[in-house]
Amino acid sequence: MAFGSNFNMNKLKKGLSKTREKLFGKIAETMTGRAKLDEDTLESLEEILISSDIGFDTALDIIEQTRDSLMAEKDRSEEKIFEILERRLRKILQKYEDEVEIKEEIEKYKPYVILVVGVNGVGKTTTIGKLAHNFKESGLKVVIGSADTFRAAANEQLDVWADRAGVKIVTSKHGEDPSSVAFDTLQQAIREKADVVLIDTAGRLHTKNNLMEELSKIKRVLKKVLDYAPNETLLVIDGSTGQNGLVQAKEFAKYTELSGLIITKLDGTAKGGIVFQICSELKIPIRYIGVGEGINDLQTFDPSAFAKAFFDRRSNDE
Ligand SMILES: Nc1nc2c(ncn2[C@@H]2O[C@H](COP(=O)(O)OP(=O)(O)O)[C@@H](O)[C@H]2O)c(=O)[nH]1
Ligand SMILES: [Mg+2]
Repeated sequence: MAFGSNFNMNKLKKGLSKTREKLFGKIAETMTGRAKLDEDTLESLEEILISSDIGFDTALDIIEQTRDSLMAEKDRSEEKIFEILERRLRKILQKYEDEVEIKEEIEKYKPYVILVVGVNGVGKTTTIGKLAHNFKESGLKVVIGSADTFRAAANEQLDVWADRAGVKIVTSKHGEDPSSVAFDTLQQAIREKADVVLIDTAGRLHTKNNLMEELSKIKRVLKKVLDYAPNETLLVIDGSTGQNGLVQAKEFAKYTELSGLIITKLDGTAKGGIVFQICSELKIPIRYIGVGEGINDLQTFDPSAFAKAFFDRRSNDE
């Protein structure tokens, strides 16, 4: 397993099974009884892709490219089509692939500071718990800070995750200034010579402006302690909300600089195609994906593996 990463193909395939079933169910229906791939079939495929969450432009684009590729192909079987679709979709994900060498970066900074943002309920706190676990498993010392002081129970929830992951936490009081918690967290991380700092934030304030101002303030305070901090600002998006998640992500990207995305809840949804749309529209690397509620269910995002799992119709255990 690569440093700091967590990846399991079977789990990924299982997580994407609803998305796959929906897509392939429809595709199979279209293809059945057709001896060869003609223009009608391509048009039906185009409709299916448009109705999935891949996105309108991407769907049109992909069919265009598939048509071109097929022109040059003798083999126009269903298998071949899937191969071409997979290749095209993989390219979209690879275009914005993350270039961060996380191991080297952490070595260089120590503590490497990650701020986690996103609207309420998308999975920030849970994701921080899982991330802490992954880093800890790689032998790193992690400190997490609970800067969601807006919700009374947020602190306890993060505390439970810190306990599960076996890492230190700097807790807060309800209503406390989030940036002061962020400040204390960095101080503690420095004192303890931690490798990685993860900071949880609130996702709901009275207005969008309040939320964005608060995030800027947290960033300013972090910089006061460590002029390079935060190394990363990761936006968490709930993949099961499809288009809604995309809209939220665009709003965040307008107001705060993001270094990467985490897409959660890809298990149990048929809207997994949204990953391609988020990637092509936001042009920000996807760093991790959530495929379950457990501590082991945050995977490092791998474009090739994702495209492969997306199109793999074999059972999960093969
Ligand atoms: N199925 C599933 N549930 C998740 C995932 N990530 C988070 N959740 C659930 O989403 C809910 C909200 O998560 P939470 O971390 O409290 O969201 P926050 O408000 O952004 O901090 C919880 O019930 C989590 O268990 C995931 O990858 N898969
Ligand atoms: Mg939370």
